Amino acid sequence: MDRYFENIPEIRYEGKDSKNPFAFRYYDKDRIVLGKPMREHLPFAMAWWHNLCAAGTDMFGRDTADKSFGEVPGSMAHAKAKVDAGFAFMKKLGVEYFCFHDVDLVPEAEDIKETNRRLDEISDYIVEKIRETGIRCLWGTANLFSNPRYMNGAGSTNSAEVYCFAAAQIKKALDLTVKFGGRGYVFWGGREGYETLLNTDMKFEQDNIARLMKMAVEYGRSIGFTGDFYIEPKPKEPMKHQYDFDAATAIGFLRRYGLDRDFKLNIEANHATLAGHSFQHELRVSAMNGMLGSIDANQGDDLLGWDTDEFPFNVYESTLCMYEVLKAGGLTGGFNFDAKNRRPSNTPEDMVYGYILGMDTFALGLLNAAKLIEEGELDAFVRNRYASFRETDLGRRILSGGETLASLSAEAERLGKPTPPESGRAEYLEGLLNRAMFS
Ligand code: XLS
Ligand code: NI
Ligand code: NI
Repeated sequence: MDRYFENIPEIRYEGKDSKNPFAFRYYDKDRIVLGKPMREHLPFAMAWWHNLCAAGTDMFGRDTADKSFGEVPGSMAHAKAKVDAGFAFMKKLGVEYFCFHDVDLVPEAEDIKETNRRLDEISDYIVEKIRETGIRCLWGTANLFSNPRYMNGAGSTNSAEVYCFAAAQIKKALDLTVKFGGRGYVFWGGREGYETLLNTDMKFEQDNIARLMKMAVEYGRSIGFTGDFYIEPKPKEPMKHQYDFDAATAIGFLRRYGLDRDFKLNIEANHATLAGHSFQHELRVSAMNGMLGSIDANQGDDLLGWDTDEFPFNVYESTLCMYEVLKAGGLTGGFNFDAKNRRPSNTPEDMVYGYILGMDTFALGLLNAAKLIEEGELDAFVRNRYASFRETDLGRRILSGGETLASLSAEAERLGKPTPPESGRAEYLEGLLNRAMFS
């Protein structure tokens, strides 16, 4: 196993003044923050697909990085080398979880029986590594978007046979997730949407997606999966419109089909911005509905309109993210770096730098958010802002549900005009955020 990343030392915390590129400056795993060690606040996960599979191919050019790990890509020997390299990588960084798609683990065969056999073989090997290292699975998923059979969707396909293959892949991916002791199972509906409504029965497609999710819940529970199912919302890309557009849309869908007891959301930062929201907005919507489950920790680019999946370095974003997470009482999942190196960052060192960057960014975010919570000024401000509902007779009557439009109209006439509203103090509060970040 140590054949991989040999030249890279184990990454340790050295503090903010360290000039060592292979050290954490903020992520200090055992440091206690708000009564809990950092590593428990921040269950970090490695994304198998970006880290071990993707090698820089884009729409205009081929691979720039070598992810062969010394074996011939497309072989089972290569699949095993990826396991060795992946576990060596996670050990070096102290990353305790991984996330995977079925087809990240083995090359897909023409016949699904052979693919499943390969998955059995590789998963036995992964289980050995899990036992050896204590590294665990955060969540698993089935890739229902790459194979050409899914060009018209998976759960939303027009073909009953394709639907059947989607079900088969989900079953297998659930088996693997349970075999790896995974905490969660993700549905990201990459092809669940449409290119044109002229050929689409939207209601039919959504009913069918829900049916597939119900089958997944039934099967998962029957094989002892006790974790959460997650929907990962994304508004578009690859489809023009995707049904799990954003957190609010996904929650509405889950409630409509009675799936909300088994499902929560996996919120990805870059998907939030594609939907025209902030990361914090998506987290808040999920949390206030009791549905904040897990996070795909990455970052988009303000100048580019697609899922650039950058390693997160924006500390304002990670601070506001951690503020939401702490206030929600933590995650049932964790922080999966659904992130990739920029195409010209093509060495093994760059893979390590990406994770150091991401882990330090979230550690800093955690420290800042804890400061904001301990100072308590934001909380107090928000509480106070709605005081008229709690501290006046009129407000209390409204909240108790006893008022009507007619009674309130009579009250308005009695008042003549309301007391002028108070300042929202945005700039002052933004200053408090800066103070927590930089003092
Ligand atoms: C793609 C998604 C995908 C999911 C897992 O945009 O982020 O990587 O996280 O299928
Ligand atoms: Ni993702
Ligand atoms: Ni994404």
